[in-house]
Amino acid sequence: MKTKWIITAFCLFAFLVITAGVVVSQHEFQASSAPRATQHFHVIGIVRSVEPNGQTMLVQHEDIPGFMPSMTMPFSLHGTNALHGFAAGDRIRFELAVTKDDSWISQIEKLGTDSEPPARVLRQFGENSLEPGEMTPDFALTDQNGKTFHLADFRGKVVLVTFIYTRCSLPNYCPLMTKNFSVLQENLTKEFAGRFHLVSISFDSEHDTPEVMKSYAELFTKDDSSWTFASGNKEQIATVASQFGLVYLPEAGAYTHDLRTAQIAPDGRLVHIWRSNVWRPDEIQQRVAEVMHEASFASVRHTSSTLPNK
Ligand SMILES: [Cu+2]
Repeated sequence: MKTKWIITAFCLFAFLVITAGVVVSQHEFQASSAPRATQHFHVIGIVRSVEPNGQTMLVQHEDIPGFMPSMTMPFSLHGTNALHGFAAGDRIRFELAVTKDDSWISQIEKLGTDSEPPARVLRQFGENSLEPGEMTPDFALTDQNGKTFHLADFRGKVVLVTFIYTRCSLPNYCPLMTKNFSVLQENLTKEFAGRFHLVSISFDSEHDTPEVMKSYAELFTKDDSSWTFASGNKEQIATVASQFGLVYLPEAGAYTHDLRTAQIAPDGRLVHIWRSNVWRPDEIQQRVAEVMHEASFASVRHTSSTLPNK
């Protein structure tokens, strides 16, 4: 009787092992051979703040095995504003989907409330920075060829500035900014060649040297005459980043950061700051066109006002 049980248990065990083996190998096969359209990860973390639009929240998350270590970073929903029910301190579980060019969260569930204060307090979204119409203070950084350049070198052109770091692993953060800039560079060149300049600034001072920026640049553009890939020391980057209100914190070999893309008029005044990743290249192109139009109108006005009155 006992022996029969042992045999039955063994057979059952063997069956389970074989079944599990088949399942595992099928899974591996899918993972390695099929084009991985979307990867899904289960994430647990604590909400640190919710953006007023209800689409993005800053979450201090636990390790996401196979994807990224524990850090605090923004996560966004796909086009709905269902985050209004969540607040700082909520302990949540959600699903993170990552594709080649996008990432988003869904199935957010509240697990409880975290009574412990955050280990590091990150500034809230949308804190102090330059206001539209203000003069952008000049700054000096190093370009991808190792040469010093100044923002003021581009006076007379529309300048677009964005912040990235080359090791960023979230496709709809830094990689998207750079991809959007390459679309912009191509389209603006058709319409406004020689009248605009793009600047991508890395906030990863330790890793992103001019050499690293140069090889990164080569992945996205063949024309470095209208697109500078800038780096600098920690103090230089901190100064520039604070002008635009960018938040970035080193964390476990990566960065917790949000995004800022700024448009500066030919006279050096700030036109607009985009504070997230939701802008599209055609939207910025449209604003550039408006600024170009105003600038040429202003110069016509200036010329005519210097003419003697009739
Ligand atoms: Cu990034």
